[in-house]
Amino acid sequence: MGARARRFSTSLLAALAVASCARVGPPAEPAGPTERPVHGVIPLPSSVQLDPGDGFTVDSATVIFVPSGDPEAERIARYLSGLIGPSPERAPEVRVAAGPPPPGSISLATDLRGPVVGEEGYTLVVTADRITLRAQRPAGLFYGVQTLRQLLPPEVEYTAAYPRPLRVPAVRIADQPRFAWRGAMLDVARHFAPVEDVKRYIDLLALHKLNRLHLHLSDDQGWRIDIRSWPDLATHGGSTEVGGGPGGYYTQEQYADLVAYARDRFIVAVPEIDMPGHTNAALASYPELNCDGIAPPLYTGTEVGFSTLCVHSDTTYRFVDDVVREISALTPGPYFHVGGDEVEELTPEEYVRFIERVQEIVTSHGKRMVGWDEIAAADLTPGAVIQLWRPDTAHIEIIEAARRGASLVLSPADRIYLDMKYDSATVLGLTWAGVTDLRRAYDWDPATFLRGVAPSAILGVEAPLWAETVGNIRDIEHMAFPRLAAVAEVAWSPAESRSWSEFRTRLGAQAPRWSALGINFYRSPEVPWLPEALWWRGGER
Ligand code: TNX
Repeated sequence: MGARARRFSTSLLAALAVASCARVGPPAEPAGPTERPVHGVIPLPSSVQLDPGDGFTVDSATVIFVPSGDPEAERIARYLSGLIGPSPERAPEVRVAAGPPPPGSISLATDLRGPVVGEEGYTLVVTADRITLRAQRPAGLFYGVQTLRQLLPPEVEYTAAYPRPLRVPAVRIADQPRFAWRGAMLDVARHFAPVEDVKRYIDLLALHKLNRLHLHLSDDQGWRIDIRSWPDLATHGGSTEVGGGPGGYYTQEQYADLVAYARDRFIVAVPEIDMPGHTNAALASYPELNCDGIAPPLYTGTEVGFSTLCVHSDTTYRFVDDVVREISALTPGPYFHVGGDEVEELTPEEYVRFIERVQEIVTSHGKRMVGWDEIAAADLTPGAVIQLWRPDTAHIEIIEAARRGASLVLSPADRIYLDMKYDSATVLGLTWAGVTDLRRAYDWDPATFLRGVAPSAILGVEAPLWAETVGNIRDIEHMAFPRLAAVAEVAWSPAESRSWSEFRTRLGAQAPRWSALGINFYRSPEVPWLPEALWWRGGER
């Protein structure tokens, strides 16, 4: 690391000024199979300056210091203490007090001023005698903690490891995200995912500074949330899944608990009820939602496009209103996703009229409507969000909708659908959009993806994980990692700092940490995964 390290001698203010113009570039040479990267932080921060001097050592005397009167900073300090401490008795003390932080402390405060680091940004300075994390807002502190976590050795992730000094390299970081929407979607409809598995996924999103969890809560094969005014949706519509398993659903308390768990990690939950298609589970639960008044049987296959709500009936809009109202009341975030994809049973006019009526319902409950890119055909109100998913069709309609004021979230299936196979030998997953290896997921730029759209219309990026072939958390992790780490970097890091060859080396350094966390990641041959032994040798880095 010596050649690339630069001693840092200027003030923090100068560092911030540097951060906004000069970004850390990729190393000149692609790394060999076991070369260690300069650091292993993913997503790459906006500005990193390593100091060749001594770093900080976290040991049993280390205190985490927060100024009094900032309960959010205190909460995040306790979260950091829990990450470091192998058990509650051995976690570093969190000291809340007035005055300057004592030497030997890790200090957290939201007193950073100036525009550089924004709502989610932070500065992190590690010297031999202290670690100083500053942000304007709590979210920035949380992301700074994730960076500090990745600078700590991977032993820190073993919850029962014997306490040992943990070394952090001397470094100055000033960092802020590129895009506001950095998302992941879980399809809990095709195969149900229990609350604990979703929480585990949320924790893994947080580690990568992702901030949206889109939950695909209904589809032909299952309805996954209790709606009190339409109880059979969950009890009947939620009673199976692809392949005929028992399915399941979240009670309203469980859903609220998930939303709160995400919010505590600065992740906004985006609920999706897919309509008017992908609705067989609802149609099977209530005959009156069908135009012929006959409920179809439950469905456990994987076809798409065959179901639709009866768009001419008032009952349908009463149903939509009830569902949107109940879920919106449980969801503090500003979004409600209405699906809107793959409708083959309606005319284009019927479809557009339906989406426009649903848009009114969603706005009447105080939410911004989000929908898959087919909704671009409708007259969208400013503030609506279009989620692009089709690789190359219909982009003209999307571009025009963006020009009229819609925002775009990019989820191109041939780049970042996490349910596409990595290669033809991958056992899980589908191939309809092609096979997407890690480099495909990484090597693209959301700002130049759609010609004719102003960069300001791009709200961000989201990686969906459809679950036709994904049955449990191990499968989820195998399809998501490492590609989700690539998506996190596409969404967070400055375009001009990103390089595939440098990313793959830095990613390789995650292997010991991911192993410690028990992540069932795919050992992609594109990555020089660092053997665990390299981190452990002498306890030194
Ligand atoms: C398309 S993407 C779908 C989903 C499938 C997925 C499988 C989208 C809006 N619709 O219903 O699960 O492909 O990759």
